[in-house]
Amino acid sequence: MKLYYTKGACSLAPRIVIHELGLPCEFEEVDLKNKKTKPGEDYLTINPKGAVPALVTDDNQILTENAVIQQYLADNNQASSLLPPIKDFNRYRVLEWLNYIATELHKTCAPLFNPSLPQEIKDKFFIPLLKKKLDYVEKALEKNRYVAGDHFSLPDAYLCVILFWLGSFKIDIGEWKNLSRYFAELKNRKAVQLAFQEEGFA
Ligand SMILES: N[C@@H](CCC(=O)N[C@@H](CS)C(=O)NCC(=O)O)C(=O)O
Repeated sequence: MKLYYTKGACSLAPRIVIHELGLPCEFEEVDLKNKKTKPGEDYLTINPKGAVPALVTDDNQILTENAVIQQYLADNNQASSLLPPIKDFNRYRVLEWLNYIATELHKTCAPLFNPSLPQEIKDKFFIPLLKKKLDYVEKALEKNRYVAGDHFSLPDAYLCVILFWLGSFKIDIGEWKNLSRYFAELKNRKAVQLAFQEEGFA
């Protein structure tokens, strides 16, 4: 298996999942600006959408879309604590969160990474929008230790990356009591630490 990634990007989420599962995997860095892999291959021939992550499975399929890669990793390794099986209603609770993080949180962060977007627009529109969406998570974490319940599952790996990004947007996670507690707990996990260390973050 091989995961195409960029340091500090959302591809950190499947890297965390891979380590949670203890799977052997090769990691190949992608320069997103030039759409080139570290060995100099044209990344668009691997993922024509030009985004990370992309996973090459053991049977040589190329799978893209973060939330789907994570589901594939869990299902293919019978990791029912990360993603409950079909017909278990909790599966849909976990997927509901995974989808919220991908489509609401991640996509609200994307413009904040755009150097061409004026800071004023970020401050007036995208930061308040992101904070509003985080307020929703904060509320859920009042009663749940992890987003989908009492144990770590796929959306927690993804949300961990989003929370890690807050510092680069100059958003202080200390504004949210439960999110702060949750993020500190996530950072104590072995798989999370390993994933961050591998990408050069302490
Ligand atoms: N729909 C994709 C989007 C992934 C995505 O936005 N990746 C970012 C890094 S966090 C990226 O590669 N951006 C560069 C680009 O899209 O050109 C997914 O969910 O996997």
